Formats: sequence, C-alpha cells, structure tokens
Amino acid sequence: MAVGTHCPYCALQCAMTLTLQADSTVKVEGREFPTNGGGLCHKGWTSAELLSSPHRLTSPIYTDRQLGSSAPIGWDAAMEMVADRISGIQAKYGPDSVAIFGGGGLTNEKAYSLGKFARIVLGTSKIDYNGRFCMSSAAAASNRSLGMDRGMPFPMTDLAQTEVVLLVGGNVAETMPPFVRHLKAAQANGGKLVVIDPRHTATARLADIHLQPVPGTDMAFALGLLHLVIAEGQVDNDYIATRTTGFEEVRSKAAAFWPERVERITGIPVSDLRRVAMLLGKAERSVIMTARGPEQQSKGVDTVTAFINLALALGLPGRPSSGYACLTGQGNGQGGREHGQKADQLPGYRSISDPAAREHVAAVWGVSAQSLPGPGVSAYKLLDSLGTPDGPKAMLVFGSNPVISAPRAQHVAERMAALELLVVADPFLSETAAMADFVFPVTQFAEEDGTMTNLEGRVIRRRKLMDPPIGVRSDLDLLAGLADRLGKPGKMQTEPDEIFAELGRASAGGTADYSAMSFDTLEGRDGAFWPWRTGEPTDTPRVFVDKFPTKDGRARFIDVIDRPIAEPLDEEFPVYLTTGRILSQYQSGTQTRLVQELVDIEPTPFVEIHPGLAKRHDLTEGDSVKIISRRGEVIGATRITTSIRLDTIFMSFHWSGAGRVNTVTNPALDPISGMPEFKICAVRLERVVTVTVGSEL
Ligand SMILES: Nc1nc2c(c(=O)[nH]1)N[C@H]1C(S)=C(S)[C@@H](COP(=O)(O)OP(=O)(O)OC[C@H]3O[C@@H](n4cnc5c(=O)[nH]c(N)nc54)[C@H](O)[C@@H]3O)O[C@H]1N2
Ligand SMILES: Nc1nc2c(c(=O)[nH]1)N[C@H]1C(S)=C(S)[C@@H](COP(=O)(O)OP(=O)(O)OC[C@H]3O[C@@H](n4cnc5c(=O)[nH]c(N)nc54)[C@H](O)[C@@H]3O)O[C@H]1N2
Ligand code: SF4
Ligand SMILES: [Mo]
Repeated sequence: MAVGTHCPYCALQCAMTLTLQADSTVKVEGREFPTNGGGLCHKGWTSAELLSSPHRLTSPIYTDRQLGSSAPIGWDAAMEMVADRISGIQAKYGPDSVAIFGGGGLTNEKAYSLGKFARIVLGTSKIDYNGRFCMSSAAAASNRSLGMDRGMPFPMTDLAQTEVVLLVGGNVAETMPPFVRHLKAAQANGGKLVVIDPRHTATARLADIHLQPVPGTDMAFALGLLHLVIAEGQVDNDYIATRTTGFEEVRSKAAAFWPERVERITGIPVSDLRRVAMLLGKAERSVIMTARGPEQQSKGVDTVTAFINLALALGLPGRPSSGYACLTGQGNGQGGREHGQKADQLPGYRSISDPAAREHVAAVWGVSAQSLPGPGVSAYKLLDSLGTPDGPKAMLVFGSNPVISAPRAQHVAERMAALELLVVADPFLSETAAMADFVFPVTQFAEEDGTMTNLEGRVIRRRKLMDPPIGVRSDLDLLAGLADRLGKPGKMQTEPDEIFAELGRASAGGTADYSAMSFDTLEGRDGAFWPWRTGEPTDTPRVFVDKFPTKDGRARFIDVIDRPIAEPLDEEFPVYLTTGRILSQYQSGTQTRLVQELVDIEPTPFVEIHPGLAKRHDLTEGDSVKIISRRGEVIGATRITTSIRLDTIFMSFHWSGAGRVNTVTNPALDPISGMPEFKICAVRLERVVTVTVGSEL
C-alpha cells in the first residue's frame, strides 16, 4: 500500500511517497514535484518514525488538578466532561470566556472548522493562532500594499529566470533545504543571490553578496536602497504612474535615508549598500523576499512595507519572475491564515467586520449574521489575558505548543495555569499538553485526508495511508463531538472532502477563493493555485499580472517611518539576542525532539557567540552560559563562531526547561499585526560556574 502525499512539517510541503511495509513500518521516499524536485530534508526523511513512536498518546488523559492525578479516560467520557465544563463556564462568564488557539500546521479543513466552531458553536470572538507569531507582519503588509496576501506571487520554479534575489532574514538552507535548488537555478542562469542576515548562515554562504546588519535595522536598509535607486534614476516611472498610488510621499521620506546615515544605523558599509542598489537598479527581473528576520520585529509590518515600496518603485510585482514574496513557514502557514482561525477573519480571507462577508458566511453556516461574534484579540494578547478577570477562563489548543513558542513564555505558562479549563489536542504530550486538564490524542499526517496550501498558494492534497492507532481520532472528530454535546448537533462535519466543499462555498467571492476546487478537481495535477473561482477555467499561478486586487486595481505605496527596536541595549543588557531555527529541529520540538536521529545531530541548545564576546566573558567552547534578559534567563552551551556579529548572540527556540529561549524574549508587539519581537531583545551573558561536589566554594 502506497500513497503520494506531502511532508508534515514546513511550508515547502515537499512531495513524498509513503509505503506501508509488511512489518507495519512506513517507508518515506521523495516524490518528484515542482517544489522539491524529489528532494527532502532530514526532518522529512524521518517524519514517518513518529507514526509508531512509543511516545504517542493513544487515549485521552484527564488530570484532576485538586487530586494531582492523571489517568487515561475514554473519548466519550472526556468529551462529555469538557462540554459540561464549557457550558458551566460560559453560563457563568459569557461566551467570550472560552478561547481557541489554533495552528498553521493544521489542514485547511481543520483551520476552517476551528473558526466555524468558535463562531457558531461557542459563539466566542476569542480565537487566534500561532501564525500570528509567524508571518502575520508580512501578511498585514501585503494586504495593505498589494491588496492580497499570497506568500509567493508565482510558482517557485519561476525563480530560475530571476536576475537578482534579495533574501532578507531567511535561512532557507536550514529551514527549507530543497528550496535552495531554485536559488541555485537562478544563479546557474547568471542570477545573483543577496542575503541580509546578522549571521553568516548556511544560506549566506551560498550568496553572491552577504550583508550583516545590526539586528532590527532592516527598515533603514530598505529605505537606503530606495533612496539610491531613486537617486540613480532607476525607478520604473511608467509602472509607478499606471499601476500604483502614493509614490510622492514615499519618495520624499526616502530622501532622508542617504547612504552614510544608513551605514550608521545598520552597520552596512556605504559601498555594499551601493552594490546591492546597483544590482537591483539594473536588473529587469528581481525578487525581494522576506522571512522571519525582518518580520518578527515590533515594526515588522512597516519593515516589510518598506521592502514592498522598493519592489513597487522598481516595477517588480506582476513582472515575470519578479516581485515581492514572503517565505511562509508552517506546513499550512498559508492556508491556515485564510479560513478563519485568525481573530479578525472569516473564510476566504474575509474580514469579520465586513457586513457583506458576515452575511455570506453566515448563510453557508445556516445561522444569522447577527449571531456571529466580532473580531477577537491577537495571539499574545489572548495568552496574556488568560485567567484574568476580563479574560477567558477556558482555552482549547489545537496544533501549537505556546509554552515553548510564545514570547515571555514563563508568563504565558503562568497565565495558562490560571485557567479553569485547558484542553489540548495533540498527538504527543507537548509541554502545553502536559499542563492541560484534558488531552486528546489526534491523528498524524499519514492517517488523514485533507488539503494544505503551501508557500506558493498552491493547494495540495494530504492523503491517508493508514488508520490511526486505536484510541486516536481526528481533530475534526473532537470538534464534532463537542458540538453535538454543546447543543449544536450536526453542525460540524467530520469528512475532509465535505468540509473542503463547504470551505469552497464559504470562500466564494473572497480574496482566497477556493470555490472551483474539490478533491476531484485537485486530482491528477500538481495542486492548484488560489484564487480559482467557480466558473473560471483554471487556477491562478501568477497574480498581479494586469492589476492588483485593490479597489482601484493599483498597488499602494505606504509611507513608513523608521523607529527604534523595542528594547535598546544599555549597560545592564549590552548584547542583542536573536533567535530562530536549526536544520535538525522543528519549532517547539514536540515532534523532532522525539526522533533520535535528529537529536543526535544537535542534542542540546547552544548559543552562537563571537570569539571577541566570548573572550570578554571568559567563555570557551562548550561552556554553559546563562543569557539573562528583563524577563528571565536561559542556559545553553557556548558555540564560538566568527559567523555572528560581535554585538549579537543567537539561540534556537526548539528547547524546553532551562534551554527555553522564549523565557527571555520580548513580547513587544507590532501595533498592526500583533507580531512579537522574537528577533531582538537586550541581554547579558554570565558564565555558569559549575560547582563540583566537595569543592571549597
Ligand atoms: N529546520 C527547521 N525548518 C523550519 C522550521 C523549523 O522550526 N526548523 N520552521 C518553519 C517555520 S514555521 C518558519 S516560520 C520558517 C522560518 O524560516 P526562516 O525565516 O528562514 O528562519 P529563522 O531561523 O527564524 O530566521 C531566519 C534568519 O533571520 C536572521 N535574523 C535574525 N534577526 C534578524 C534581523 O534583525 N534582520 C535580518 N535581516 N535577519 C535577522 C537569523 O539570523 C536567521 O538566520 O522555517 C520553517 N522551516
Ligand atoms: N524565540 C522564537 N520563538 C518563536 C519563533 C522564533 O523564530 N523565535 N518562531 C515562531 C514561529 S514562526 C512559529 S510558526 C511558532 C511555532 O511554534 P508552535 O506553535 O509551538 O508550533 P509547533 O511546535 O509546530 O506546534 C505544533 C504542535 O501541534 C502538534 N500537532 C502537529 N500536527 C497536529 C495536528 O494535526 N493536530 C493537532 N491538534 N496537533 C498537531 C505538534 O505535536 C506540536 O505539539 O513559534 C514561534 N516562536
Ligand atoms: S523542507 Fe520542509 S517540507 Fe521539505 S522535507 Fe524538510 S521539513 Fe519537510
Ligand atoms: Mo513559523
């Protein structure tokens, strides 16, 4: 038995063939597909191991906090108890007292169902998800400037014809290794890769030019580039006149970002800034791409906007193999942000505040538009309010592990502990699940059907190979089971193809319109790009070619002003900490910390430190070092490297306990997207002195 499906992890959604073997293990093979060309990374190769992991949960667990005991419990009994508690809490405190926290790794059908469940079964406005921590700044900026948020505006194979790729704060060689083939294809055709990263990463090593700015200064860099292309007369005046609005304001602001000033802010030498501006100015086809580096900042939306302004000035969006792109991160990071698990959103990328959108979706759901709640609050604000007098008293978590991945994580864990009811659905006992009153064991990728939308906006099929272990059910079964017990029987479906059809109807007429797609129309092709509207002959691999989906059909230059990071360095906290990923681990690590082969590659958390900084702290390779911020401290092993700036250290966020970097990160939020400043906070370093037993100390 074999099926063609896609990897459970990142947004590249590499195609793979899974084969169920005689000994019941599952073999993984890379499958030819435009995105991965048959390649997979280490995480993909080992992904099937988790299907038979001894750590898998196979029964719901009920924890009685008063007795301090945990025990397995049947699904029906657990759903009964959860529904009872939800009803009690809502009767006492109102509908908004129950919150939902979703995830960008969930299939479209699950993401859609979560949004629907929140709005029509619970009647709560309090729903948001981990995508808020991921690409929400790029999403908000794209919507504001281009009228649409589709990570890549064209199939990634188009990159082969791109002359200049400017990759800002993305480390794809570690985060999406098979994606590198598209960058190399561009380079093989004479194209240039420019990487902007405070670290000389594996990706930077592939670049023709690597620039190493001070963390948090990307907006000044973008404004500096715009200044130079304007000064050199390299902007596309026809394009600006016919396809955009608002250039004049932006031009006058960029005038203040002369190269020497930009060098002072970013640390990027004037000559390097000029080199990159010249490359972009001369090229016909360029792509400006952002990833989490510039986005996970408290000015992430405006920073991305500054790069979109640059792309528009050069006339890129809509031109072949050109434009602005955001590298989406999670498996269904794109689809997960389109169908309603966002606080302010209804399916099809509609706004929950738009009366017409409410009418449309309410009709599909068979309820009145008046009965739908309004917008809720963004992820960190939601987590921060848990258990407070005005905040939710119960929360249901699907597909996220915020105890590890949220900023100021110790505080978030304390807020969760203050809830009257925490319910977590997860295949494994994540750190968040370990705090829950009820944990429900759910299916993994090879055990379910569905759709995912990859970073190109390509909707692909996840296919079921095998039944889950006894005792394991789908997230969809849990939602339907709870709806039945909460007085809304039959409102929630459990069959992915039926849900996808309903999602299509709900999305019809929206920006992310899936209405012409079905499991049947997706069959026999390499997925389909949204929008694909009912009645249209085909999908839309390339957007913005003739017009932008804005009211006047034009893209908008938005005037943005640079501002400082939220927590500048000072005497007490004199070093920048930046955070991100390593090749062998995935996200909060719930899954990948269970795969021995991956753990063996990097068994423990480490801190990248420049030799000069290490010397100042008397640190040698492998020493334990404590990183202290205003919010707490984290410990890692010293890794001395010249690849990082002298004023900056780096840690990955995949670890728990004393190695959890989010204990120290800053929850300062972008005012528009609600994105926390994961990428920069002020810290100090202390060597950890190990006291050996019997020592004189
Ligand atoms: N191995 C692995 N792959 C993954 C994931 C994973 O956990 N592990 N997660 C997936 C997900 S959800 C996501 S969102 C993507 C993320 O993919 P990426 O964005 O590529 O990953 P990050 O490591 O978070 O950040 C990228 C780079 O930003 C740099 N950076 C830090 N601060 C700044 C700054 O101020 N400016 C600039 N320009 N750069 C800065 C960091 O040094 C880092 O190298 O990866 C996906 N793929
Ligand atoms: N310091 C720092 N923190 C960060 C970041 C950073 O760069 N630096 N990056 C942020 C980013 S970009 C992201 S995306 C977040 C990610 O962080 P999280 O939101 O914690 O994401 P995951 O670790 O992927 O959590 C997914 C959980 O869901 C479970 N799961 C997997 N599939 C399913 C399913 O189908 N159903 C259910 N119910 N559960 C499932 C997994 O076992 C796992 O426990 O972290 C953010 N946190
Ligand atoms: S790059 Fe992403 S999708 Fe591809 S195999 Fe690795 S984790 Fe899976
Ligand atoms: Mo992400």
